[in-house]
Amino acid sequence: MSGTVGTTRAATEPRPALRRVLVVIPTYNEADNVTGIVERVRRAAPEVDVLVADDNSPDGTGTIAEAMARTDGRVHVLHRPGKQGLGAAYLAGFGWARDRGYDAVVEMDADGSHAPEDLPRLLAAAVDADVVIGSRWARGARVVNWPLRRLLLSRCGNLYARLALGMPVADATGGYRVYRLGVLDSVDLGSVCSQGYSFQVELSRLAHRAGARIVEVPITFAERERGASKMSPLIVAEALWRVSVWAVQDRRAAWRRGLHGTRDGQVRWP
Ligand SMILES: Nc1nc2c(ncn2[C@@H]2O[C@H](COP(=O)(O)OP(=O)(O)O)[C@@H](O)[C@H]2O)c(=O)[nH]1
Ligand SMILES: [Mg+2]
Repeated sequence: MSGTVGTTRAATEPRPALRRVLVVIPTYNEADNVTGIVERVRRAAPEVDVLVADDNSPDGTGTIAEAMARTDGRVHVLHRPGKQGLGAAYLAGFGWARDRGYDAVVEMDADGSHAPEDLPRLLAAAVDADVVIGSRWARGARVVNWPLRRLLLSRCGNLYARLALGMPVADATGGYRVYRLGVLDSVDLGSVCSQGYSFQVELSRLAHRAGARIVEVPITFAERERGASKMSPLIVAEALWRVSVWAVQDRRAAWRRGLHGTRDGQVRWP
C-alpha cells in the first residue's frame, strides 16, 4: 500500500467497522459486461451488496441487471431516466446508499477494468482510511492493454490535477474507490458540478479539503475487452476546464485568507 494523505484523523484512530458496503456500478450500454462484473463482485466479496446505476441503456443493460436482482437479494438496480453522466449516476447511488444505512460505498466500472478480485484489499485498507483509491499510478500498480494516448492522458491529467490543486494523490482521476459514508456526509455533495470523469477529481478535492485520510492501493487496471468506452473529447475538456477553475478558486481563497502558496505553487490548507 502506498500514498497515504490527509492527516485530520490519525491512521491509528479507530474508525467504525464497515458492516454494510454497497458497490455502485454505473452502466451505460454495458450489456456484454454487466452480468460478468456483478457475478465477479459477488464471488470476490459475498458480504457486499451491489447497485447497478443504469442510465436507461438502449442495449438493455438495465433489463439484464433487473433479472439478476430478481434472483439475488444482494443485487439491486437503480433505473435512471437517461444518460446524465457518470457523476450524476454516482451521486444517485450514494443517495441510495445513505437512505438505506450503508457504511461505505465502492465505485467500480462495469467493463472489468477494475478487478472485483482486488476489492477485499481495498476494503481492508478502508479499516483505517476514509477514502481508498485503487490506484493505477501508485508503486506496484500495473496498467494492461491501454492505448498510449489513454496512458498519456491519464498521466498528464493526474500530474496537472496534482500540481494545480495541491493534492498529493497519484491517481485523482481513478474510478475504483471506497468512500466511507461519513466522508460523503462531511462534504457538500450538492455543490458537485462534474458530469463526466472530472467527478473523481472533484470528490478527491472535496475529501482532501475535508481532511479525509486518503489511501492509495495499487491495482492492475486492464482495458475493457467488450463494449465501447464512453470517453469523449467533451469529457476531457470538462475535466481540464474544471480543474483549472478550481485551481484559480483555491488560489484566490488562499490569497484572501492570507495563506501562503508553497514554492511549488501548491496551496496548503489549514
Ligand atoms: N450510468 C452511467 N454510467 C456511465 C456513463 N458514462 C459512463 N458510464 C459508465 O462508467 C464506467 C466507465 O466508463 P468507460 O466507458 O469504461 O470509460 P473509460 O474506462 O474511461 O473508457 C462504465 O461502467 C460505463 O458504463 C453515464 O453517462 N451514465
Ligand atoms: Mg472503461
